[in-house]
Amino acid sequence: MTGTCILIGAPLACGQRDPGCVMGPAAYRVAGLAAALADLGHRVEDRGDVTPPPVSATTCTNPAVRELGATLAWTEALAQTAQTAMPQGVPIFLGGDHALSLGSVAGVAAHAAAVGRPLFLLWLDAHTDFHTLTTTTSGNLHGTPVAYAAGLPGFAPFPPFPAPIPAENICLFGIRSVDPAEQAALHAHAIQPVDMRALDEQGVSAPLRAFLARVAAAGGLLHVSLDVDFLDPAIAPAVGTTVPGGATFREAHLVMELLHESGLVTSLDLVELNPFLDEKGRSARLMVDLVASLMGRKVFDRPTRSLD
Ligand code: B3U
Ligand code: MN
Ligand code: MN
Repeated sequence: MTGTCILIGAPLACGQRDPGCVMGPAAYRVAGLAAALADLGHRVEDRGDVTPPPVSATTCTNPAVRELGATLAWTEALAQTAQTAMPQGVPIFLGGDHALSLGSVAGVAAHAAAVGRPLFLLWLDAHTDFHTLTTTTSGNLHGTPVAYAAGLPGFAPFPPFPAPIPAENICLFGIRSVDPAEQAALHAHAIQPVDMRALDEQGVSAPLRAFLARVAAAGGLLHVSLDVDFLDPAIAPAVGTTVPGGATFREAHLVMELLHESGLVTSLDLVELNPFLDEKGRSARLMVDLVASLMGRKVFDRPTRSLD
């Protein structure tokens, strides 16, 4: 199935300490994302970059938190942009660090609530990003969007998350770095990540098919958030927080192909690409190829298997 892909540049780097992520949207464009999608028959609308919104001085109770005002401003701007784009096609957010998902997922959730459909979240990441403003010790807010989307307390002065996503609709996939406070919060919230141990034992196909079958059965919308550090650093070095033992080239493409086959993905974030750390553009090109797989590029047309 083809449709409209809406590219939205979100050049923010306020969620962590390295400014290189501001070059992410430009790198995706240079690596040919729009052409790759157009080749697959999609209509592509590049809306350019969201302009950094005006920042007001803001504080919270945890003095470790960094760039609160800037992150809050981006969150509000991106939530608005996401909600507007949702009825018009599949928005693809070109990050920017993972703090962008505080806004993109909030806007998508507001849309899902407005159309009366449940929202599911697939988080492809080495990290669970399950800190609140209270628990983060690094102060890097790219480590918080899943907890925000799950409706955890501890996010003042952020606006309350529009329609918190129930724990059973959240799938954290590829996980291999979890802080103690995140571990405790995940247990309390009954979220069991699909960690690398699970993927070693079961492969990517079975756990992903099981999640997608639940999305399909519920008639849900599916937001996918792809962090470059989901991938093994050997194939995707352009990220500030590499963690060894990530998804291989084949595993990552299989995830994307299964997502395409499901026909369920309604919005996508591409986050944490830091082109300054790349090797001759290979991480940016890999990310573009993965998006192409997700949007329908395949080696060979095969009959699809049902999800159950
Ligand atoms: N959990 C750690 C590390 C981290 C989270 N997300 C990334 N790194 N990319 C933290 O700082 O919150
Ligand atoms: Mn992340
Ligand atoms: Mn990560």
